[in-house]
Amino acid sequence: MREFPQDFLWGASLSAHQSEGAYDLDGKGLSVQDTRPRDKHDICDFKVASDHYHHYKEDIALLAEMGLKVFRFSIAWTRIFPDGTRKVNQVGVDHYNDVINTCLQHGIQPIITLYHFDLPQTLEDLGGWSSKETVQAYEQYCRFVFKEYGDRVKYWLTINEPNIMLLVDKKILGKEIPLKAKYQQFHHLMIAEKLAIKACHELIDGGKIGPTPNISIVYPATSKPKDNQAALYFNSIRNWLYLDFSVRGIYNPVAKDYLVRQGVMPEVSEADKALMKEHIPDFVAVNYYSSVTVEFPENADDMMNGISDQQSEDIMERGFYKGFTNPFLEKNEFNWTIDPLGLQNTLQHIDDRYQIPMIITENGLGAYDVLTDSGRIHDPYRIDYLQKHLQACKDAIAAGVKLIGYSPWSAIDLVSVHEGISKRYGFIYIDRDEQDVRELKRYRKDSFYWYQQVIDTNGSEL
Ligand code: BGP
Repeated sequence: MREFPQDFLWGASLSAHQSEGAYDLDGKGLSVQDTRPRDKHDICDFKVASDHYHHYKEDIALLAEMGLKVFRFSIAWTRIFPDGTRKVNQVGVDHYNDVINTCLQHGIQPIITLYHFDLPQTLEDLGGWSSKETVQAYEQYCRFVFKEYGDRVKYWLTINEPNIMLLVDKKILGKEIPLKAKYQQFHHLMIAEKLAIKACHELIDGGKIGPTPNISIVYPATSKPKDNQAALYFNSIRNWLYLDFSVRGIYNPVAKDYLVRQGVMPEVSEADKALMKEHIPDFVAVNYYSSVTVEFPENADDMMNGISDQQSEDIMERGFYKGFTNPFLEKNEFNWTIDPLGLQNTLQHIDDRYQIPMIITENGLGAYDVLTDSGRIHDPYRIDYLQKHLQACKDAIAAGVKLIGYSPWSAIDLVSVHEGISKRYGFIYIDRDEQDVRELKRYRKDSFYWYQQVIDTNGSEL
């Protein structure tokens, strides 16, 4: 069958720090995203972003008009616990109550990410994910929000892209740290996720929870056996290490070999082992933008050109893998490869390994959109990208993959992790630029009307 199931969850996604703004209003504490310096030149910070904090009613009404069944957003941990733990900020709690209720009034089910890159700064100052205290604080925060919102919210996501957080170095987690410390953080993050799964199942009647890694299948550059080894290792280091931990409760064997050879294998206690095995997610949420291609780095002097964002070719680890420009794939304006069949490949690989329901929680095209004088945004390039990726989803479903939903990035324009507001992903245009926030007026893009039609026909017309 080459159709989407009738109860398919059509959605769109956001994260708090990239869209809300109001970074220090109404009792909110600072997160590492509010304090980290921007990566380059004059790109904007997250202080105002798309001002979704003040526009959420208007935004959710627009998303309802587009026909969404689900809306993925994240809770800013620092609105609930400004210092990460202990003291609750009731204004923040009320805010998300209102956001959730607004969604439900429009017939939209929320899918909530508990943590999307925005660790409370107070916890970072106490050691961040290197410290077990952060694990406890995260568990306390999860339990609090499950009790508060679990009567109405049934879909939860644990931690957005722990693999990107760890592999991208200082850009997201705040500072560069040695590999050993990084993999200790990995272990803590993944144990924190297990505690969230446990709490969700204990506290929410009918609650479903899943991990949200960024999974991209890794191709070998050539049929050389060494390139195949490079792809095997990078697939395991980038993808399976995370999903094997979440879904199977084990350290992936190939990634483990890498960790042991690098002398950075974390300590795993007996109690951790039990926790890992016992608490298994209900589904896997997949963020996918591009496939990745690697070769074996033959030349000991090979260096990365710049800072990796893990979705381009600028990746390398001596003795293991090095990014390679795939000559068979196009690229977008920001040097990310475009590979719709890669999405089908990725979904089938996950299905082959785990046989678990999946939902796509990010997929999309960042581009420089233009607002015309007549208030239109013509974005055929985005429609083309999404159309081809949805076709790949259909083909994956036809091949037996249990895909339950598609929630692309992003619902509205927001501030990109790496490139400011100019790299736009939304179905809804936010009128502001890097420096001038103007009136933040909302405009429907051409892709808005296209996606509306897709949802209306349950994907039979792409
Ligand atoms: C993912 C993140 C998102 C998002 C997206 C696009 O890794 O989960 O937060 O921003 O990538 O990346 P960018 O903003 O760099 O274009």
